[in-house]
Amino acid sequence: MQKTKLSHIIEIPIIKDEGFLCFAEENKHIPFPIKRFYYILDVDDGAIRGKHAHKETQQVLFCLRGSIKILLDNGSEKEEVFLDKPNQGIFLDKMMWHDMIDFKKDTLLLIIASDIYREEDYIRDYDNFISLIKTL
Ligand code: T46
Repeated sequence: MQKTKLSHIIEIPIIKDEGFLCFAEENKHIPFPIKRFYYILDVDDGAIRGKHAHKETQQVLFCLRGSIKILLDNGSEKEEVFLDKPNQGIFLDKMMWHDMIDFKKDTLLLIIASDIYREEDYIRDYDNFISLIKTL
């Protein structure tokens, strides 16, 4: 585990034989029981995704191909994290505002989540995020 200012990078095993194989297990490499995965690819040039925080959901985001920048914001500090290795994922804790920028044409993201999709878990308004952070 490699600490960053606001989070940490989770490094999962990578096995090389005639290719590369990476794996992760819940509660071991991924620090929560896994309820869902989703992936993001073929993102338009210049697009900014994310722009939200989660009330409860925790996630680990892997950049399997290409590269990406994640902008993290905990309400008082900000950090930019660059990802370009398929065996390194950034932990996205609950109540961490995150934006994803600088997608390459071939960028492929895999996100592992601690919960099923529930729109009620999203905070998509930044001012609302800041107000909620102040109540914690
Ligand atoms: C996150 C970042 C890293 C679903 O119906 N089910 C799902 O599991 C997901 C993830 C999304 N959706 C729907 C909700 C929206 O209508 O797909 C549409 C696009 O979602 P959104 O605009 O939230 O996508 P991103 O790329 O901004 O954010 C996604 C995740 O939604 C979010 O939880 O943390 O990736």
